[in-house]
Amino acid sequence: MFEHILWSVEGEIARITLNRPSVFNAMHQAMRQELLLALDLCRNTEAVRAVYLTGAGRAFCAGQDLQEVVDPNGPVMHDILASGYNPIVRAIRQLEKPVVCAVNGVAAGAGANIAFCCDITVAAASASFTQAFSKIGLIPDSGGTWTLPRLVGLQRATALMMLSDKISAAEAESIGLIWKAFPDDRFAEESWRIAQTLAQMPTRALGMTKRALNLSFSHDFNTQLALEDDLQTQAGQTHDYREGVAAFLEKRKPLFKGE
Ligand code: T3D
Repeated sequence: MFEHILWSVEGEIARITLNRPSVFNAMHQAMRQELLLALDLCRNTEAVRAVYLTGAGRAFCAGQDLQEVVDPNGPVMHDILASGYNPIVRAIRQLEKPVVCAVNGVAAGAGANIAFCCDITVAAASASFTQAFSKIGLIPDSGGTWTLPRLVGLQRATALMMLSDKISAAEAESIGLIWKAFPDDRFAEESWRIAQTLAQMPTRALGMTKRALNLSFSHDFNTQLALEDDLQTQAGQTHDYREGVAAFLEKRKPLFKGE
């Protein structure tokens, strides 16, 4: 079904692997369209309760394929964003299922900002991050100018974007750009374990948590309290809420169905 990414559903987890390792999984138009399609499949496949996004080979993703931008027959800048990166990061933020990004190697440019917009982003200790854009005369895209100041504050976001220094996974963890860095030999197992945990949790409540977090940035406090009231009322009507309370009272492990 796909040529530039790998897609599989393992239990209740959709695994998406960016798969152009010879160019560090740099993205061209066909790959962007495949990633969008895969995210759409995640949304429409009820059995999928968590998504695991990673890269093949030594890199997570080097961002835009720079060969494509010098191709006279390639897409123009506006289309690269408007029908590529923007819909991708929008689809990740709007997907009401948790997305774990497992950064296995370097993440640069749009590749880094796609990683930062996922719900829980973890990295192998040997991975690194660079905004990269300023080094080629561009501004950060793929939501970076929105996401980074919210993750790390204005000073750090500005320095990361203007200087484009490459920072280690440990530093990314220490400033809150990512959730955790794991030693390389435990990275695959530990990152997958997070997806497995999330896939067994109350999916609808997690989805509504994500919706509330998304909206929190444009709401005032009272509007957000009203939203929480509305979403909590919905969560309180789910199977998983009834199961969670029953399991607690019966002193057993809950069996959530994502319903
Ligand atoms: O029109 C628009 O551009 C709008 C969209 C913008 C979105 C963006 O993402 S802009 C930012 C684009 N990305 C970059 O500028 C990053 C470019 N790459 C790098 O800076 C470095 O490659 C890395 C820091 C990612 C990794 O460095 P290193 O030394 O570990 O690896 P390398 O040797 O540079 O790269 C390995 C191979 O991947 C190499 O191929 P080769 O020589 O072995 O045949 C290299 O050319 C290729 N590669 C890496 N990045 C890209 C790429 N090929 C095409 N496009 C790339 N972005």
